[in-house]
Amino acid sequence: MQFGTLYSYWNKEWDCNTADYLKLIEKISSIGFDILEINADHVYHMPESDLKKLNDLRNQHGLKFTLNSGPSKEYDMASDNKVIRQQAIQYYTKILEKMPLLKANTLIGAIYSYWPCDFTSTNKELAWKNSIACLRHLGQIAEDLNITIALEVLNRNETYILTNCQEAVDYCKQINSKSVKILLDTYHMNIEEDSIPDAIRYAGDWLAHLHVGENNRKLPGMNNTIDWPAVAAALHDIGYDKGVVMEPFILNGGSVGNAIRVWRDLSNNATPQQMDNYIIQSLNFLRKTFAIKN
Ligand SMILES: [Mn+2]
Repeated sequence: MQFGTLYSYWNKEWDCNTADYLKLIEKISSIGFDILEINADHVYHMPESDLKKLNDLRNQHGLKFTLNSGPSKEYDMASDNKVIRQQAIQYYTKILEKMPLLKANTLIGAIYSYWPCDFTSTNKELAWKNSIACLRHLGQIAEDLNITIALEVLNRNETYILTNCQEAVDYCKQINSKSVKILLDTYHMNIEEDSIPDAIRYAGDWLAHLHVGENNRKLPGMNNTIDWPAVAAALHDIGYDKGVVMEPFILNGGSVGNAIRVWRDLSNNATPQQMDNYIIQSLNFLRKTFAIKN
């Protein structure tokens, strides 16, 4: 398994320019991560010359990038508006085509629709039909580029389309592309699944990426609301050898705090040094816990 973090841990805003990413690559590498999960929309907008700078520094440090997408409503594949679905296909085609410049081969997120959902439309049958057709098309492009798209299963407060592992597997079977698989996130599973380890076992080879976080999105190991040894055992049972990426959100305020609904400080008013210590400890915790076959 390779361990990573989402880029936004230290920041209250989603924005991250090229210079910020270059600093993050240095920092993430020095902490000992294998993966830096970056924002797919930033890649979409970034000129190729900047992508090359990111890739050069990534390569120097032996780091991998994964791309995280929380698409806006204008790129909603589940929309009943054909123009919006076409925009979504064009948007993701451009992202997929830029990924080889970063040597990135995993695109993840709620790319079957938009995020966070505003629930103005909840026609699930129609949403499945519309988004499955788009993902069949994108799956072919991803396959040609040797990229895996991992669809994130979310909790009921963020989507109505894929809310547990079983329906995500059913959905992927209908897409029927070896490049379109699923992402499970312990934070969402903790709300929706009867058993997190059983959901992981059910996913089996469909599991292409894993997000890890505690019940309130604190860093793994920070409060142990998730049974981490049981998660580790399930991952070993399915022979999981892909990305394990934390998505910690412990700072309130800003566009990040608002989108994630962090309405109080969860960091214990951490200094920048303490923020570093938390993530170093969490990475050590994950490496130790996930190395053991229970
Ligand atoms: Mn997630």
